[in-house]
Amino acid sequence: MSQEKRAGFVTILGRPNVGKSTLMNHIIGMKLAITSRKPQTTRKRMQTVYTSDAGQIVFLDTPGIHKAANALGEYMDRAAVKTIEEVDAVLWLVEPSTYIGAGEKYIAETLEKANVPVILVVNKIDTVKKAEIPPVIEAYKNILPFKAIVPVSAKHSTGKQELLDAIFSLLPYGEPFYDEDTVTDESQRNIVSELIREQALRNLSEEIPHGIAVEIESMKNRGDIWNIEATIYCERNSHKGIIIGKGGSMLKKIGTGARLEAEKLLEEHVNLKLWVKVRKDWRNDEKQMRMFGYNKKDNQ
Ligand SMILES: Nc1nc2c(ncn2[C@@H]2O[C@H](COP(=O)(O)OP(=O)(O)OP(=O)(O)O)[C@@H](O)[C@H]2O)c(=O)[nH]1
Ligand SMILES: [Mg+2]
Repeated sequence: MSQEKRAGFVTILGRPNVGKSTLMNHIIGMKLAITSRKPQTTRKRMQTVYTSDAGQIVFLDTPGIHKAANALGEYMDRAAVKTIEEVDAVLWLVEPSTYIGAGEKYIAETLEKANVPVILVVNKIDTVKKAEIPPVIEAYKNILPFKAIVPVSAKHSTGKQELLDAIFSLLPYGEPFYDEDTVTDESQRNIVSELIREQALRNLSEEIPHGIAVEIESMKNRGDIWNIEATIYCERNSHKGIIIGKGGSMLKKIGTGARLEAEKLLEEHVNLKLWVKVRKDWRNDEKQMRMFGYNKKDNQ
């Protein structure tokens, strides 16, 4: 009976690199959000939908909350914090460590002020010994009145059902917001541009991928093949050379990786053409940021 079903919005918050996007993909059962070992992978919030017999959870994956070094960083922090006002519950993801630093304290204070139900999710428990988990819970349990504390491993499928049960118990009874086949409202075009950025993050070192933006120039389906053309923008001429690589080798690597991921997403063959261009210091230029889809107004 629909009376017994629950439905609501849940944001996934935390410092960069704690596994927010990995966890969301894992719950939805599809690779929708990009992930990487580098912090600040996610730049915009992404909405995905999980539906089961218990009801529906609309998840918001958010950028990691960090000390912003430029206008893009400020946009990212705002994109995360703003979601708190819009949801029924928050999942606060942390590393399995007893060290609670300034970043965690800032998040705790922000959540306390918002007065929203919070579930603490201790992720990456596959990286520590079992005996190391209770001290982590002990270290965190008094800093906020958590509704639940759930240890999980987003990578190894541990704790998923317990987490889902904890979330549903906090959601109001009600009808689902989306039909049961919906997994996201993000366009295929946006996801493909993110898949290209993901390969840049995974294959390039240091600061270079943080200054990259991707624009899809065209995306056309011809029978059973997608022809996609995209431009990778970077901040400096020297970066452009590195992205292209010797004889085009790096661009080829990025393109092949992105094509394979896009084929999984679109379930058809993909023909991907990439270009590289320079947009100097775009991460501090709000007009250029807007052109890449990072519009301050989204987070107001
Ligand atoms: N061992 C292990 N690694 C994990 C787990 N969850 C995520 N990771 C890894 O942690 C890294 C960061 O994961 P992301 O999902 O991109 O982290 P994020 O919190 O979304 O990061 P930002 O978008 O930068 O804020 C990736 O290399 C993941 O494979 C886990 O449960 N166990
Ligand atoms: Mg992420």
